Amino acid sequence: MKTYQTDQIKNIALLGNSGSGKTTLSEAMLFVGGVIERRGTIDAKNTVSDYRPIEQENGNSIFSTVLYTEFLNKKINILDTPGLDDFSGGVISSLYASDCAVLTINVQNGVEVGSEIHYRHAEKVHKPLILVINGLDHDKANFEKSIETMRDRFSHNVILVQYPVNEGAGFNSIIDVLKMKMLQYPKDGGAAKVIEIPADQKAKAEELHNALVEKAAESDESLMELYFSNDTLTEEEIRKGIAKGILSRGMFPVFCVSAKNNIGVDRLMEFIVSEAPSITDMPVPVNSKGQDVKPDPAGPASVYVFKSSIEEHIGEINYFRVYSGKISENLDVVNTNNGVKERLSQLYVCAGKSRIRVPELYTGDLGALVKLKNTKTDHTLNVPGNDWRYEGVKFPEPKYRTAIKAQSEHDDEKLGEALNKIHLEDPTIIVEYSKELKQIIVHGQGEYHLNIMKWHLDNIYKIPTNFNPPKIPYRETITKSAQADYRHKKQSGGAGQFGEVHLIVEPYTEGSPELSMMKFGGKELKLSVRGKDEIDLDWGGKLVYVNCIVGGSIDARFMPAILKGIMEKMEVGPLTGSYARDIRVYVYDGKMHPVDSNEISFRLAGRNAFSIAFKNAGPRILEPIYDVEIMVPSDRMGDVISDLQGRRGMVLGMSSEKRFEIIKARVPLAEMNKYSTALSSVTGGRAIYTMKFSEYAQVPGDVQDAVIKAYAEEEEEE
Ligand SMILES: Nc1nc2c(ncn2[C@@H]2O[C@H](COP(=O)(O)OP(=O)(O)O)[C@@H](O)[C@H]2O)c(=O)[nH]1
Ligand SMILES: [Mg+2]
Repeated sequence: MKTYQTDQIKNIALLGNSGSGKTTLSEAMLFVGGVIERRGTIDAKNTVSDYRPIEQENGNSIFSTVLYTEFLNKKINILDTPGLDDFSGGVISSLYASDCAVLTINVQNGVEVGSEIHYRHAEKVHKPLILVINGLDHDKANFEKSIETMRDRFSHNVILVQYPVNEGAGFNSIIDVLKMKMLQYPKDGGAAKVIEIPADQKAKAEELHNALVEKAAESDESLMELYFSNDTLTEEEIRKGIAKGILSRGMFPVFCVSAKNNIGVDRLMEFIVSEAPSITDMPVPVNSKGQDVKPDPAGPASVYVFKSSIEEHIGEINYFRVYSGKISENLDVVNTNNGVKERLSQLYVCAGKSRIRVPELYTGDLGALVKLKNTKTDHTLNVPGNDWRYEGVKFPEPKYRTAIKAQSEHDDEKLGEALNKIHLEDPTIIVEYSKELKQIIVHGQGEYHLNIMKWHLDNIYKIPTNFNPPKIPYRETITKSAQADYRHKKQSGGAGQFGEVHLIVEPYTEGSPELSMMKFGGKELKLSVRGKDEIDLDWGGKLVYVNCIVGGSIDARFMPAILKGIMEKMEVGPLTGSYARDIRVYVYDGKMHPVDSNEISFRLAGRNAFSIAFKNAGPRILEPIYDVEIMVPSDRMGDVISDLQGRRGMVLGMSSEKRFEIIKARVPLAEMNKYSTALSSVTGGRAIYTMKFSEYAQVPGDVQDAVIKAYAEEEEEE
């Protein structure tokens, strides 16, 4: 394959609702570019892009796929993405690696939920956007209506470059109002015959041409002046204006295709290679040291790995984008995330699972590496001497969780390994081995996302598993102060055990002063602080351990043993066995025995005194509260809010954005189980949401009773 220079490379992410024809379009683009000799189809399960078993079984894309095609002496790298929101990880990393988004719209339906969601993903990262209306050969094609929905949802920046002359079965002609020609395709598609616009289309074509010229002029002041003085622009000026307009997201040009019949695809590719932005047009990335990484092919070699996958017979493959310099085979680089030296022994470009070995790749290009020692998604590889990294892909926070268990204990280790691989290929699947909950919790983007993961465990890794309801990481704390004494005494022949501890517990809040005096049962206790340990607990919150021993009633050498005993109870709280937090303990008195006192005795005395005091100190269960943000179509807002109220949710605010409402709420994690599924059914799949841990808060009394009861029942079973 030819070596492409920086100015000959375009990177596009194919976005769009599931079923809008992204994978079929990428297949046609590879065919037009001569990368493949036959076009596969979704039905025949032989497309280049959807090559994985699950994609062929389901008939839709699950992962993003890296492809390339060649056209007019340029290279287009294509990232075909999955349309379903549960797999948005592949969309986000593809947008990161590309310079332009191409959003396909199914002309039968116009803008769909997934189109809107993908549009927002592109908007969020300020990627230029080209719109492609696909399926114009379909009986139910409705171009005008599709355009209407696009203008409505994606703003007045939607501008036609083309319109179909004969949409529906038999579709073969497109009027291109940039070229001001008609493109007529043979029955089975391919290269267009470029002919004059027929008389009956002239007026409409003129009108749309003028709209396009005006829009192009709007993107540049000097063009606007030319346009005003000459009343028109030359083709070159129009192209310049369009390129600028696309880059600033001031215009979203619309193209017409039938991906299935390979109609309009050559012209779309021509537009991409000549008008779509390339890496040198885009904002310059800033590295971890705050320096610009200029897209300079003569600069120091630097690549960012945006995706890893595991392929049969090969193992790990790392897909990267060259941000600077030139990468060649056998180049020695350093992984700046972990300091490991890597040699780039084999360099590839990819079209799905087929890889073509290449000697070198220039700035802006996408490629793949195999046989690296310790490199994976989100890592940076630089030539030695440049130890900085890239900011990296920002994957969404997980919003759906389940507990998973291998059906057979023999598979536990295998399951761990499989989950590691699954996470490597899809960083939006996060695996948590919770010692606290005694469960493996898998976090993902939705129920379907995790069901697909299970499909892989069943069918690829052959590990039968069960999903179980995930437990909630409750916490325990106290709400008032309490005092307790405990004497641990064992004297039955031989060496005895003796330790007595008197302590006070009180709720701790950041910055609250220590007590100097306390009253219990009418008695006044003076406390004088001798020493203090402030312990930041691994599970959040603090334990403050205050030594107020006077007159040597407990030897200083036993104080750590008492703390150890208290920590044992902090780890397995007295109410439900959950971690305890935010407590201050004053050990102010006790007794020793000249012979029998030892560390064990004081550990046990400390533990039991703490447990008794804790239970008398108004103990409460705390639960994790999440900040939830939901974007919902205005007409479904009421339903979503009443559903939230049923989940003990507290709505904090609402704001409007176009035809959507954004609801901000705080909801206990315990009530978020299967929320994505419920929200989808309340809104017909038209809402999206994010959730993020906020803080721990006390549970209401009735919930506390239920949680304690459930814990007691579980303990009995064990
Ligand atoms: N009639 C017609 N069907 C199409 C066209 N493009 C794709 N399809 C069909 O639409 C379905 C979904 O296509 P696919 O490429 O998987 O869409 P994706 O989910 O966006 O990748 C498949 O059955 C395709 O054969 C088209 O231009 N015309
Ligand atoms: Mg697809």
